[in-house]
Amino acid sequence: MRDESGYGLQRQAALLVDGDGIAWIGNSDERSARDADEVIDCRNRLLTPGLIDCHTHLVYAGDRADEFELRLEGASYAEIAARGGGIVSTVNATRAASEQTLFDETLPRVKALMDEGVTTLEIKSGYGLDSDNEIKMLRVAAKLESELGLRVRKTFLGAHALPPEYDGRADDYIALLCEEMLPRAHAEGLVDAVDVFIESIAFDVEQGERVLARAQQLGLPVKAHVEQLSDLGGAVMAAKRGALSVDHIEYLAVEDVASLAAAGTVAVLLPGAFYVLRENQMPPVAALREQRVPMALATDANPGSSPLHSLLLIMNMACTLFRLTPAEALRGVTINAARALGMEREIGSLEVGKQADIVLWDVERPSMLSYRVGVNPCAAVMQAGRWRNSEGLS
Ligand code: DI6
Ligand code: FE
Repeated sequence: MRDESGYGLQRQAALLVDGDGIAWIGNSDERSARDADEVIDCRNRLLTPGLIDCHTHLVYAGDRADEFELRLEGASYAEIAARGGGIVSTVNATRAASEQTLFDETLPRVKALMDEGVTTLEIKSGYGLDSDNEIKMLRVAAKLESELGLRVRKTFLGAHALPPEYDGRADDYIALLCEEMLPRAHAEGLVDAVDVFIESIAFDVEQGERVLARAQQLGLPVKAHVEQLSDLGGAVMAAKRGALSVDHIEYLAVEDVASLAAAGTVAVLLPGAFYVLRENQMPPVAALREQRVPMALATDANPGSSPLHSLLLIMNMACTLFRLTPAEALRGVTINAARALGMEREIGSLEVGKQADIVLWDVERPSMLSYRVGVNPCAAVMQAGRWRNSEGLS
């Protein structure tokens, strides 16, 4: 068997849950384990922290299957966007949908993630692109949290694309966002962090920086979609501002990795979008690893570039496409994903004092979580000390 130390694996382990937190971890023959009010035999299953999907665009209406077909006929993602398709077509569908319809359409996508042990989810706005519709999306995200009992972080991504009514007036839109849209959403308590899409088909570095600066004035943490289709230098700008994460980064130059390392910014890799768009440019994984930049993984679940709802599949893709090790993949959806959300003190690892978000897996070794495709070995999930489903325990 290969060395398993990279996982921090503990055998014959016992874990004591008190209220919503982890109170003690030790060996199963120790007294604290035997004296608990209730003892559950996990029968040699693997226990991991609850999985964290730290980058999604799950709340939207409609689908983009027609664009999938257009791409198969040779059109590129950027060409489709330039023609008024792409993100803007989902904006039109999302604006037309009621809050209830948006909730109903999003629910099965969230449930698919939860079935695989996801206990914390980040959801971005960015298909509304005006105050009312961005707020509508964020309310749906908040309702998912309260109705499903999983943890949801809400990220304001008003700068995802230029809304059609602002065609040719990107600076005016950014001004509206900074003066009205973001402060309003924030005042309603709907914003945990602020994101921006810096790309030729979206906003330039200077416009992106204006959004992040405004967010920081409001006391909000920031992150950015950068270097996905080209290298504009957004990652360095975001890192200098102390961003929690920079996401995508296929086109990040090796010499710019140092600025992430210096800032403690997490590199969020999104192999689903890389796969769907048939990208060839690989993120600078070796340099990230060498300079100890924490790497997180996420689904980027969205109707255009990543219509997939499986974090286990993303772990496999990260190993197969980006050559991460299975241990890196597991850290990518647990502790490093927690860092990307600024939540590493509460979640992301099985440690005393952290939330009791725990997944029980029917696997013999942790590498099997990344190894197989299309198999869901999740046997049971505990969220904040309460079983979400414990049927699998018997
Ligand atoms: N990059 C992405 O991959 C998603 N957003 C972004 O900024 C795509 C969103 C979409 O195509 O609807
Ligand atoms: Fe994204």
